[in-house]
Amino acid sequence: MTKRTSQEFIELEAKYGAHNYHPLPVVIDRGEGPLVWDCEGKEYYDFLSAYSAVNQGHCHPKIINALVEQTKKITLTSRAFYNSVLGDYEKYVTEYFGYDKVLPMNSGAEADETALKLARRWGVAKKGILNDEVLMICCSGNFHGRTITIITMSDDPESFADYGPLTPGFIRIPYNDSKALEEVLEKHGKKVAGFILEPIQGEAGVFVPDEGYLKTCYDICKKHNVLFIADEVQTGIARTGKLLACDHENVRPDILILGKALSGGVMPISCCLADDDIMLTIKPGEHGSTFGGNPLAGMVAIAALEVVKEEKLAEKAEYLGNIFREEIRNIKTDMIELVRGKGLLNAVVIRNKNGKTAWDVCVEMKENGVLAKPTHGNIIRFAPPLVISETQLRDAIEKIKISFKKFE
Ligand code: IF1
Repeated sequence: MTKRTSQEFIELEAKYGAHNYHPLPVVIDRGEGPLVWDCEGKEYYDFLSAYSAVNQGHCHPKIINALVEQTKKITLTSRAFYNSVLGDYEKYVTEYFGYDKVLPMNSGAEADETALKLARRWGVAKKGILNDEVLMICCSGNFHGRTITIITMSDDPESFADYGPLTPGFIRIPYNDSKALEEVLEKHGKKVAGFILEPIQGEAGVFVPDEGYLKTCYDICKKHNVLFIADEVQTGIARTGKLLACDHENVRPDILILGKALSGGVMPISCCLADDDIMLTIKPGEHGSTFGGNPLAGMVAIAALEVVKEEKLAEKAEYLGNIFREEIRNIKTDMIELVRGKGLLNAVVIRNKNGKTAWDVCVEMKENGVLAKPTHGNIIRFAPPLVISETQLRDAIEKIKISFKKFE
């Protein structure tokens, strides 16, 4: 079969695929570490990392090896039976993050939905809230996934509009405003089971809250007997320069939600972690999923987490993130309004110039060998795999500088 071109793949997706995305016009054929190659063999630095799912780098050999070896044995048993991997994975991941138990799921949204169910169930079973009156608090600017209940929490019409009636029982407060949390719990606290938030809001454009916000909110939640639920699907697994973004403030969430890089981008793996008084409120048969806790996921997740520690990815993200923000802030252009982030989760707020937008900058960066994509129109998120070397990072920064120069 003759080698097909990128354009041919773009046309195939347009003809046969749902149009629920508007991708940058690049067709990735292969990846290794921080690099990807398109169908024509052009090399790029991947500065999206599949939205922080590929922290360990594309096709990390240790993770791929774990996948291949387990694939030869057994991939899926369902939870109707036990399997010879899940117990070891559950022990490993609960000790790794310091919780009594883990509830294994697949996508990030499934783990968020699981966290909402755990919190509501705990609210009814342990806090004594009437079933029909349980409330959850969420934040403006959030992104927790794409299910009907999760988009109920969203204030972004692109996420929730025209999908019919949404789910009752949610109150949204401004993000990065602990007073708003205090006020809503003073008023409704007796009926509130949990407060769910991203320690740094990814989709909102890497919105880093004020120092102390997480700890203050945690303390307010404890005062009102409300669960503090951290969605670390995007910020977790070393991305922000610590194992968890909550670690920057030494906050231990009551329910911790993980996904994406829990598998190193090899397959969908997610989970909720919590202690027994929360986790054991869900009884056998009251929650689950076909693939949740499958042996293949268990072996892959162990390998993915071992890589994070063996290669000191959190420390790397911390060190390289400081270089990245300083270098990008020094670029001479009036298109850069603001650079913000933590570790290697960063974003640049773009000021349009002569009709040129963040999208144009991303297309120019693509031409120069760096892949990134705007979020919310004028914000470019920069999140390379944490395995990128300092030399590679500086090389990519040079390509980003050249890209901005084009618009001067
Ligand atoms: C898309 C970005 C969006 C997440 C957090 C849960 C989930 C996500 C904090 C759900 C997923 C992905 C979804 C993807 C684009 C990307 C994303 F923030 F990362 F950029 F959309 F906001 N919690 N984020 O970030 O996990 O079910 O996708 O495994 O939907 O377009 P998922």
